[in-house]
Order: sequence, then structure tokens, then C-alpha cells
Amino acid sequence: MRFLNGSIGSIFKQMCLAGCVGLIFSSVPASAQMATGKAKFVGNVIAGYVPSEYGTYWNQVTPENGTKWGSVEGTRGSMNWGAADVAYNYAVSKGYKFKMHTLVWGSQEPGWVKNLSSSDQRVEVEQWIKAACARYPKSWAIDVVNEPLHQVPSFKNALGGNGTTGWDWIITSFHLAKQYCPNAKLLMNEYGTENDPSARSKFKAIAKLLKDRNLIDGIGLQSHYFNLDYMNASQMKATLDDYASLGVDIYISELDIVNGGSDAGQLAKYKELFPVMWQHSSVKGITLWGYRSGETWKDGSGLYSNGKERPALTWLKGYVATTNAKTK
Ligand code: 9MR
Repeated sequence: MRFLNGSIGSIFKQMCLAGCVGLIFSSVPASAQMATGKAKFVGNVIAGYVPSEYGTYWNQVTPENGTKWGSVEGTRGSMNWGAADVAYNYAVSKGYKFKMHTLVWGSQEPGWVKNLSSSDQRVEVEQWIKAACARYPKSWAIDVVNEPLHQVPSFKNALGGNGTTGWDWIITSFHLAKQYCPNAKLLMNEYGTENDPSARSKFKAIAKLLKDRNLIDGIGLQSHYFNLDYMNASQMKATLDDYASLGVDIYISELDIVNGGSDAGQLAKYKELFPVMWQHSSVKGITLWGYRSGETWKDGSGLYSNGKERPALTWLKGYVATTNAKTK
């Protein structure tokens, strides 16, 4: 304890006495990301800035909002890449995987798109995809289409509408992504299928259409609290097994857990469900949807509060660092 010389040191000694060592080792983040050296990543979102402790936990980056069309091109023809650049440049500089989220999504399209003619919509969506791919060429993956079962874009018909397959607009979106982002993994992302077999079979049917055309690399299961809080380990395993039959990669793409809001409730659900994902051979990586309390889209899902880890985060980093993920 030679570094604790002088008055600051003696105040510190008086304040912490017996709990001191435990405090130091439990609240100071480890120096490497929890999944360093593991076969799978554990990532998180970046919103407008990179929190100072981000790189001590996570090794994959998804911009929370920065690569949504509505965020980038709120005004037609005027591109705001600011938040996306922050996330991308950080990820590339650290060697972390960067995922674009998302190219085609009904919920976050620019307001001006819906009033255009179909042919203008087609031109605009292609320009958007081309521009995003050109700007972020080192993207590891892209959520090409987000939430197809829930949020259909206003420009669906400009991309082929239902067509003969029922989902031609999705197929066209993937063709465009493949054309302009040939090096990225192409993913389709969805929520609410985790414990809903009928939604799952619809989502699988779309994925199969894409797979038959060699257009898709994986699916993202958002895995939000409103599903996972109410699931147990065997249900989660059954869902992952069901999706594994598709033969494409599975990503847990937006994980968050509240489970009543207490530290104990959140910890228990992480302990119950996270190992099922980590140990499933078809799951290739896991991304959490925020971690700083007060900055997550869902109150109570945070894992890091006022500079301290909540118990679920302490458990999670220990579990990941000491458990090899199953890949086969
Ligand atoms: O966390 C995001 C929030 O800040 C945005 O206001 C919202 C609308 O763009 O999107 C949230 O993220 C969503 C994600 O992009 C898609 N799946 C559901 C997420 C939570 O709503």
C-alpha cells in the first residue's frame, strides 16, 4: 500500500478499513474485455460517445441509433454521420467487430420518405445503402432488415412489395446490401420471437427464403427484457435449438434484463439465461443493449450504476472470462 502515502492515503485507510481490498477488486473493471480470447464476443451499444470504461468490458460495437437511416438523413440529401463515426472509428481503432444497425426498418426511416413516389423511394433507399456501405467498409456485419414482422417500411412496395414469395421487399433489401457491402455478414434482426412459436416460424420462413438465395449469414434475436424476464433456461434452449435448424449463425443482438428491477432479480435471470446462450454452438456472439444505468433505453436494465458494477455485471464478466463458449 505504498501508493497510499500522505493525507489522502490516511483518509482512504480510515474510510475503508476492512472492506478496502474487496472494494478495490470488485469495483475497478478488469483491464481486458470480458470475452478477450474467447470464441464469441460480448458487445454493447455506443450512443453519442464512448464511455471511459467501455473497453474494459465489451469487444463488439453496435451504434445504438447512429446508423439508422432516420438518424443519418433526417433531412433529405443532408447526411449526419456524427454518432456513427464515433462508434465506427472507436471499434476499428480497437479491432472490435462493428455492426451497422440498420439499413431497412419501418420504425426509423426518415419522415420525408413516405411522401415520395415509389420510383423516388427506390432511388433514395439504394443511395442510402450505398452511402452507408461506402462510409463504413470495415463493418463486420449489418442488420440489413430490422423487425420485418413488426415494422414494415413505408417504401416496401418500392422494393418489390410482397411479390411472389410474400417477402420480396426483404429479398431486394438483401440483394442491395450484398451489392454494396460485399464484405459484411448480412443479418436479419427481430424481437418478440423468443417465446412465441408462431412468430418464430414466420421469421424462420423469411430466413429460409434468404438462405435459399445465398443472401443471409445470420439472424439476430434481440432478446429484450419483455421476453427474457419471463423465460426460463429450457425455453431459451428450445428457442435456440429451433433456430439452429436453419443452419445460419445466431446472434443475441440486443440483450437486456430487468426482472423486477432489483439487483438480485437481474442477477438471477442473467445466471439462468446467459449460460444457455454462451453454451449454444449456433450462437456466435452476444450484444447487450446498453449497460450504464440512466443511459439505457429501458430503465432498470442497466448493469453499471454511478461508476459501480451491479451484481449481474460482476457475475457476467467473471462467467465469460472463465468459461469457454461452446462452438460445436
Ligand atoms: O435504444 C434505442 C432508442 O434510443 C431509440 O429511441 C429507439 C428508436 O430508434 O431505438 C432503440 O433501439 C431499438 C433498436 O434499434 C431496435 N430494437 C428495439 C430497440 C429498443 O427499442
